[in-house]
Amino acid sequence: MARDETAAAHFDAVVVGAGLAGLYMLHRLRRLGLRVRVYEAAGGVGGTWYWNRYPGARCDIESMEYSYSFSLELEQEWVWTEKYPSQPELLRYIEHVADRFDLRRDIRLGTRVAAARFDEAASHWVIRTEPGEGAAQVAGDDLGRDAGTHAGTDAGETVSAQFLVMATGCLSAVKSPEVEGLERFEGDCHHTGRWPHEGVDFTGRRVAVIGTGSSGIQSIPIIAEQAAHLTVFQRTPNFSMPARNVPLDPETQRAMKAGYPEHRRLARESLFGIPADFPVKSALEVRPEERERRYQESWEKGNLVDILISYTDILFDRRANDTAAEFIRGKIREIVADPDVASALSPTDHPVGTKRPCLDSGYYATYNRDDVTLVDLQRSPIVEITPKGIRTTDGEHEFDDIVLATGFDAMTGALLSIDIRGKGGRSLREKWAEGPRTYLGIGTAGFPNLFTVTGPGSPSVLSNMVVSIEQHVEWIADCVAFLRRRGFASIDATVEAEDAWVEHVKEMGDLTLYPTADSWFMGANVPGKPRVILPYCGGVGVYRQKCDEVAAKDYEGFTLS
Ligand code: FAD
Ligand code: N01
Repeated sequence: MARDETAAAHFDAVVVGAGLAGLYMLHRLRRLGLRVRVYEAAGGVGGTWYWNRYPGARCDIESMEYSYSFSLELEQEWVWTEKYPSQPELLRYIEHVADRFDLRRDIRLGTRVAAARFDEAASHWVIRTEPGEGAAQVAGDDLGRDAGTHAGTDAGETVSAQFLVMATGCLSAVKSPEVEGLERFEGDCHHTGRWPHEGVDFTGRRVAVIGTGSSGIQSIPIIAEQAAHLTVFQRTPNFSMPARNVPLDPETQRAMKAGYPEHRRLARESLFGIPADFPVKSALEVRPEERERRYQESWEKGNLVDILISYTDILFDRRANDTAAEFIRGKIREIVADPDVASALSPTDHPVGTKRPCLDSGYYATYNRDDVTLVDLQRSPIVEITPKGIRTTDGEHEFDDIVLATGFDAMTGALLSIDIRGKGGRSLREKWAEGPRTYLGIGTAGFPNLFTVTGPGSPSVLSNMVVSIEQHVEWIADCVAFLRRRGFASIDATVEAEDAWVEHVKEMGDLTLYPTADSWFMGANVPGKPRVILPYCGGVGVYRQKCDEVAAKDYEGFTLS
């Protein structure tokens, strides 16, 4: 293959991102004998678990499920300490994986991929990098921690690669609140998704948290314990259930490890990437007391999928959903002493499960503290951030610190922040102007040899992400092996296959209640973003089957050349 004149080096594959997806992709492609380079904007590996170091950051899928299954030794030898792993434990695990499989030597940290252009004549990608957000950490304090991983010395170069794999993350492009004056604030301001490595000590301080999604709900109880006073600015309340996190006892862990092969198989064939029995009854066909008992079971378990699969129609029928929603609202009324606060905390705008449900540790009870205030932005919206704090229509509130728990430009944000140009110089931003168009969430027509791990149009964020990541990585690696075996230089989704898939994703979404919520699943959290359902709602097992069928038919729906 011809080398691009301007490229400093040529690789068989470039992978963008060194989170759970990028690391495993590197490992698989290397096993095929490919020469691979990974670029990571951050100062270390870990992706989500590198960036999100806010107080209380933790996974809400059980540790023994939210872990790689590709290495039996890793799976058996790694010892988890808690049912729901904390951010530090997850980061330790991912760093261990990077070391164990000797991945660091092919990773360039502190290096952001800024642009990628498909060179049709050479049938390869030309990739331009620049210093990433973590470049300073690589050069400074993080160098020791990531010793062995190549630092961002290559920032600002151009390389070429036959394959380009975007492992850029669904929740990696942070979103600030669209309010005036943030830059004028004289105190400290931190986004949960870019938390300082040294931590933040809120002792004796007046703190504001904007946002009550999962990040806000996890951090609020812990910040409340430290701060002199905490004020929570809530635009829309969310449904949350108690996590009931516990240390993992050796016996539970041993039993799970003994049963891993079957457990992992069931996870791969399941709806959400977690083994669970499919419900058989409608919520509307059972007596209210029976329903109440069933919901109480979910509440006791601390398992967020459980209530969604308690009955067949929770995610499909508003009346069925209302029974579960009302159960949780009842719990909020029981826990929160002030009825006005309880009412403000009770979601009525969206069905339960149509925004990602939250798991918490003492969230609702936090509002019973004298040193915690809830500001309901539906009653008094934010007008501006001032040098001293936050002004709502009710007046100015002064703070020492503002925490932005305002989420992410999900699923498309990281991809579209890169200037990606396919055949004929067409940009991905232009192609996706009305919403993402993909075939299987893995490829997009007109952008040959470009793969997206857990891209829009795949189950991705509606699942245990590690299960979905492994499935995509393995599918992509198998595809690359097939192309090389058969002597093809490129693969590109056909427009027909893509159109049909986009339609199918929409149809599946329309069968559910997801489109009724103003959620990030629908792109509704970012002003101006097209409103389309981003993940595929058909379930992890069904989706995997479809991907396997496509591969078995020599990549049906793709053009190979
Ligand atoms: P990421 O971990 O996001 O990694 C992507 C990496 O790509 C990042 O490090 C980023 O810096 C890098 N990158 C992006 N663009 C560029 C570029 N242009 N150049 C170079 N580098 C780039 N999922 C679950 O299943 N269960 C959970 O409980 C759960 N909890 C979560 C909690 C939080 C706080 C968040 C934010 C997400 C959570 N998720 C959870 C989703 C989580 O993102 C995935 O589970 C998983 O970690 C994604 O891995 P990834 O490698 O695909 O992406
Ligand atoms: O972000 P979010 P997140 N003014 O988008 C509010 C995963 N995750 O970081 O709903 C005022 O959910 C916004 O209000 P509204 C998980 O997949 C998992 O919390 O748009 N408020 C909302 O309340 C999750 O879904 C865990 O009205 C503004 C909040 O900010 C995903 O990451 C932990 C605003 C954003 O909530 C994202 O979660 C953390 C504005 N201008 C994250 N803009 C686990 O527990 C936004 N908001 C595993």
